[in-house]
Amino acid sequence: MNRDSEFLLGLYQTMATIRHTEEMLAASIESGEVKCPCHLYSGQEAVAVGVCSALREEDYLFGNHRSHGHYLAKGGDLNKMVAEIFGKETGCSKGRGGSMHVIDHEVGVLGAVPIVGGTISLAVGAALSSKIRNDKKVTVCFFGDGSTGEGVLFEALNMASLYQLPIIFVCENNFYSTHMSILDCRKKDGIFDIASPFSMPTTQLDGNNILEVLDYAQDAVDHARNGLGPTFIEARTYRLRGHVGPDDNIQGTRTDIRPAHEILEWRAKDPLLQFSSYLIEQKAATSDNLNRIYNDALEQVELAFAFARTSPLPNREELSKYVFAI
Ligand SMILES: Cc1ncc(C[n+]2csc(CCOP(=O)(O)OP(=O)(O)O)c2C)c(N)n1
Ligand SMILES: [Mg+2]
Repeated sequence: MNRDSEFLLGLYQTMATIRHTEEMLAASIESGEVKCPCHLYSGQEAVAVGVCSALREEDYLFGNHRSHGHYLAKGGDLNKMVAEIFGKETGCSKGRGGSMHVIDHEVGVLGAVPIVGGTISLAVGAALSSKIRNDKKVTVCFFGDGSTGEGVLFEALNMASLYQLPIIFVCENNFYSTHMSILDCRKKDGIFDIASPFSMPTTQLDGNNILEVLDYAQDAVDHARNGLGPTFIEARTYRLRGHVGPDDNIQGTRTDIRPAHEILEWRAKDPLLQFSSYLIEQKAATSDNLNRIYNDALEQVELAFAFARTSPLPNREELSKYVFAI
């Protein structure tokens, strides 16, 4: 892959777009304008952008309840996503799904659902279809550390390994499942080990370092596309907001129970700050370049919010239009 400065700046732009979207959503939730529960992705941008930059448009992605970043990194339409969160007819799920159902088939984002572990088996199904059709597509499934408590993950790892499916399991270990620390529900906080018995490459990455994520993801994608089967990635990262909504705990008045010192330590490891320092050090960009990209991304996000605000709500009579009963 050609990693020229244009490519690297493109990664930064996508990370900035995700960050601005999430932070504007935080403000809109605070003001009461957005009523849909939102699990914000601020702080985890390097995982989604690193992995998705190794994919092709036609490859498949499955997300979870915290998927705004996955959707945007895979090339999902920003206007349609913000409109979806505003519950508007122009949303990517016609305003019926909200923040936890962001999908865009045109760019391979096949599903995101709030049920923890809920898309893992669907992702294995998609990868199986690619294997049967020999269409050379790769499937990526993003899930949190909380999914390691779900039996379906282990069944999925076994089946993917048994049939050598073209799939990459990406566990975003942000050390908490809602308000529970990982060490209250697992003996060790290292997760990559769980894939070892299933005979697939598995590793633990610094999920706040986009180039580390991209390098490993690229190898995993090549491995899958060449018919060599699945890979497991544990990307260690941290959400800068609370579990759901805009909490940041720093004021000490919120429901986020994570210690303030821990949040501050991770703020210092912010993936956007780390990447911008790297780009400047490597002379791939000046701080002026980066500021311009950051501000342009903000303008795009403001336009998307304006689009969402001025879009129509679904008609009351069409409430059950996309509801199927078998
Ligand atoms: C099967 C199931 N159990 C419980 C919940 C409630 N729940 C919603 S999000 C969440 C935590 C998920 O944590 P993790 O997978 O680590 O993702 P994170 O929120 O940290 O990104 C839980 C328990 C749920 N949605 N589905
Ligand atoms: Mg978690």
